[in-house]
Amino acid sequence: MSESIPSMRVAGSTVVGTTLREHVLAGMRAAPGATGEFTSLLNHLSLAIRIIHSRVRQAGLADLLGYTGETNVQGEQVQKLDSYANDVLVTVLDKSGHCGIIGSEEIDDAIVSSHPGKYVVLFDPLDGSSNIDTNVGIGTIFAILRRTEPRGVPTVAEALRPGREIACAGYALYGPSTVFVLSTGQGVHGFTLDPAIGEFFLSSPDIRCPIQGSMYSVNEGNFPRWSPQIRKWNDWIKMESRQDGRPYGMRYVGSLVADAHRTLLKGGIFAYPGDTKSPNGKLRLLYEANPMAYLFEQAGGEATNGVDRILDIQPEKLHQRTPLVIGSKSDVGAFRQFVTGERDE
Ligand code: AMP
Ligand code: P6P
Repeated sequence: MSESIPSMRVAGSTVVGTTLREHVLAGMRAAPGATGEFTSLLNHLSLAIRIIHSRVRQAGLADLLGYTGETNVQGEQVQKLDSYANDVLVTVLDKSGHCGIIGSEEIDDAIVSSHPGKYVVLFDPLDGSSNIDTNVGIGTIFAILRRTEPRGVPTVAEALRPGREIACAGYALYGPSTVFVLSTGQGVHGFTLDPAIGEFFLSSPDIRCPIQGSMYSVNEGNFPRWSPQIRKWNDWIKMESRQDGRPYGMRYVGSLVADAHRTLLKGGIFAYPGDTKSPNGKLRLLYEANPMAYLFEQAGGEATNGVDRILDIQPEKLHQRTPLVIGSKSDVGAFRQFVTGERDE
């Protein structure tokens, strides 16, 4: 008598969430002709971020707070964690063999990788460093571009390209939990690290920035240095108007990744405008403004320098600054109308 063939069913358990690794693998399968180099680069980036996470969490105990005594290209005191995060990213990305050019906020010149690959990676290794010693959320911000001449000798010109050419951008926010927010051009997705097992799990699939928010985020201490137009916008957003939800609430952490993450999820506007002291603002185009602009546009938001689209700016220098205004389409649109003089209330 033939034994009955045991029945089978297709696996499809939901016991375990989607990991970053699986999400990236799915992206590779959907990319025609992908060789796996991009996927491997993202996995190396994830490793570097998990290493930085581990050290950030120990910082207070591991005597990593405080200063190294050096100053960086920005003329800022380099904090031990800044320096450590930079070294981790440079080492891991260089060893990956997928980077031709590496650009870091902490390093004066772009680095040519010892094993040149076909990508450019630009990053701020630990943004918000002035908040390190006060336990406020800090983050890593990055942008990845495909090299224009992958077989040629890497040149810094391959890094000085408009943000619209970005292939992937994201950030890690080392907050109450460590989240990793990423876009490769198919929307924006958020992952939360389970520190017990060292895996990122999908926690915010397909993040959309609301068309309008109820919070604004700007350092009002700079008010005396702002242009008359920006001062009018700042006064306007605090005026009572039931019609369009004003006054907005004010939230300002002073750490770009924390302020941007809240604005991405909740909507509203974050602005670091230029002023009489810093006409081009404080934030860096290539590894702060561009990645954030890419993410906000991918999530249905907007990113401008007050007039032009951030992603259309042609970079001239690795560390150049730009005014940055990111957020909900409606809120960024209103800001732009004040700056261009289209409205004054
Ligand atoms: P590769 O041959 O692996 O370097 O990939 C070539 C291009 O395909 C990349 O530059 C991406 O634009 C796209 N791609 C490859 N892998 C992925 C992935 N895992 N997720 C999203 N896009 C990918
Ligand atoms: P301010 C942190 O030092 C940083 O570079 C960004 O993370 C943040 O958005 C900005 O500077 C805050 O600058 O002048 O408001 O302290």
